[in-house]
Amino acid sequence: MIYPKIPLAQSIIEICLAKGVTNIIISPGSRNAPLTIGFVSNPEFQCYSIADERCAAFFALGIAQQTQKPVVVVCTSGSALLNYYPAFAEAFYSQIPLIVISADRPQSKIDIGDGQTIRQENVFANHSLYNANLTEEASEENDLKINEAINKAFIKKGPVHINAPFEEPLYQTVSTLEVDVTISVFDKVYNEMLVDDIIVYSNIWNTSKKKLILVGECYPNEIDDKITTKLVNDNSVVVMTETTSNWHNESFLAAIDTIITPFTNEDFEDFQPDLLITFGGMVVSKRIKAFLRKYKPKHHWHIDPLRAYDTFGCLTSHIDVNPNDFFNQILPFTNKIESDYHIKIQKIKALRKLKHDEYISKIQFSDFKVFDKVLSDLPSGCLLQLSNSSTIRYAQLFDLDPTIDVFCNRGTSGIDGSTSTAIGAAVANEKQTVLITGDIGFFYDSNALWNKYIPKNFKIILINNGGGGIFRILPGHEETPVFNTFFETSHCLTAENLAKMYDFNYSIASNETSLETSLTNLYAQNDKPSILEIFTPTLENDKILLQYFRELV
Ligand SMILES: Cc1ncc(C[n+]2csc(CCOP(=O)(O)OP(=O)(O)O)c2C)c(N)n1
Repeated sequence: MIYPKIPLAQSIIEICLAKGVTNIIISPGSRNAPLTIGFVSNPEFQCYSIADERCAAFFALGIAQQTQKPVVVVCTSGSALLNYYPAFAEAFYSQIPLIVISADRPQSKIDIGDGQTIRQENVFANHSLYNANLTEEASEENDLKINEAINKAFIKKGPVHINAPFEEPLYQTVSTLEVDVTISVFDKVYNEMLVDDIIVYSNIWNTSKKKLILVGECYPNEIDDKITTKLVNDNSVVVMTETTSNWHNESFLAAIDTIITPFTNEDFEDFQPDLLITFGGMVVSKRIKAFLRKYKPKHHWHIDPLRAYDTFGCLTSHIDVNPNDFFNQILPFTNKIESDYHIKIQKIKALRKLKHDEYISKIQFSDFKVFDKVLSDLPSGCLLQLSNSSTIRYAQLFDLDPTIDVFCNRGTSGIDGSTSTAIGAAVANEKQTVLITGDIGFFYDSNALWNKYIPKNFKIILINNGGGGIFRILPGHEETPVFNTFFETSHCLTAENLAKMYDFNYSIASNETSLETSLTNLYAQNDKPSILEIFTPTLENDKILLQYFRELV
C-alpha cells in the first residue's frame, strides 16, 4: 500500500477509514497532495475528482443527502476552500453531514506574503458544528480533534471543518504506515420522552379540537403506517404536507397554497389550529407561514431530536425525540374528540381539486401547464430533484405519484448548487434521477455538468422562461428595464452548446405537442445523460399562475 509520507495526512486518512467515511471528493491542488495521494491509493475509498470546489461540495452534499452518511471534500489552500461555503451553509440548515478537509500552510506562513494563502482556521465558524484546527505533526491531540469533527458530523448531522497544515515536500510516499491513530467511539444518543411529559402532551392533545400537523422536508418512509392510519382517522386532525415531506396519504393536504390562498379572514379564523405540531426541515410555503404567524395556535410543538426553529413566533415546546417515537408514545394516551376540523377542510380540498383540473384544461402552454405535464409524466419510483425558485413552488401545487422521492436544497434556498446536488444524488442512488430546474439556476451551476460520473440515465428538465420567472410573481414587479436587467436577469441563452460540450442528449419543446413527444423520447433514451429544454412564454407565465389562485373558489 502507498501512504503519504506526512504523518498528519496518514492520521486523517486512517481515522476516516476507521469511522467508515469512504466517499471522498477531491479538487485539484498541490497543498492537498498528501491527502489526495493517500485517499486515492487506498481502494477502500471511493474517490471522485471534481475541479470546481463549489460544484464538488454540492456534489458531496447530494451523495450525503442520499446515503445519510458524512461525505468528505478535500481541497487545496486559499480561495479554493471558500468555494465550499454555499454547500457548507446548505448542509448546516438541511442537517446533512459534510466533512471539509482543507490543506493549509503552516501558521508561520500565513499573512507574510506567501502565495495562495488565506486565514483558513475557523473560516466557516458561523455555520460549522466543529472546527478542527490541526497542528503540523501527528499527535493524539490532533487525532482527537479529527475524531471529534467526524463524530459531530455523524451525530449532529451537519458540516464540520478540518484544517490541516502541511509543509513541503508534499508528494513523497512511503509503503508502511507510520502512525497508530487514536479512535474515539461515539454513542448515538436516543432521547426518550418522560412519562410526565407524555401525560402533559396527551392532555393538551385531548382538549384541542383543531390539531394541525404541518410537515416540512423529510426522508421517505420516516413515519410508520400505523401512525398515519391513526391520524387520518381522527376528525380533529388535519395533516398538511409539503412536496419535500415525502409522506403521503389521500386525506393529507399536499397542495397547501392551493387550499389556503383563496381563504378569507373568516376562513382563516375557522382554520386557526389550537395545537400545531411540526416536524421535518424547512417549510417552503410562504402562505402557510404568513397564516400561522398571524393566526397563532395556542400550542406549537416541534418534534426533532436535534433542533427546533420558532418559525411562527409561537413555539411552546421543542420535543427532542424522533417523530415516530413521539407519536408511538403519545397516541395510546389520546382520545378521539368531537370536531369537524378534518371534514370541513376535506370539502374545501375537493372543491379546489375540481377548480384546479378545470383551470389546467383551459390554459395555454406556460410554466403552469408544463409543470402539470412534466410532473405527471415522471417515471414511477424515480428520484426527483428540484431546483429552487419557482420550480419548488410550482411542484407544491400538484399531486405527485407517492412512489417518487423528492429533494430540494431548501436549507438556504440557494440557486447555486441544485444541478451539482442532483448529480451527487444520482451517483449515490440507483434510482432513475430527474432534475427539474429553472434557467437561471441551471446556467448558474453549469459547471455541475463538468463531471465524469454522471449516470447515463440522468435527466435534466430545464424550464427556460428567459430569466428569473419568480420575480414576475413576487409583489413589486413592474415591467421596466431595471426589472428586466437587475431582477429577472432576462437573457436569450439556451443549453444547446453546453449539452454539446458535455456530451448530453439535447432536445427542446415549446408547445404541448412537442412536449408530449420529447418527454416520451427523454425517458426512452439512456445512452447518455439528457437535457430537455422547454421554452415557455416569459410574459404570460406569471399572469397564468396568479389567475389560478383567483379561480380556485
Ligand atoms: C445563490 C443565490 N443567488 C440568488 C438567489 C436569489 N434568487 C432566487 S430565485 C432567483 C431566480 C431563479 O430563476 P430560475 O432558476 O430561472 O427559476 P424561475 O424563477 O424562472 O423558475 C434568484 C436569482 C438565490 N436564491 N440564490
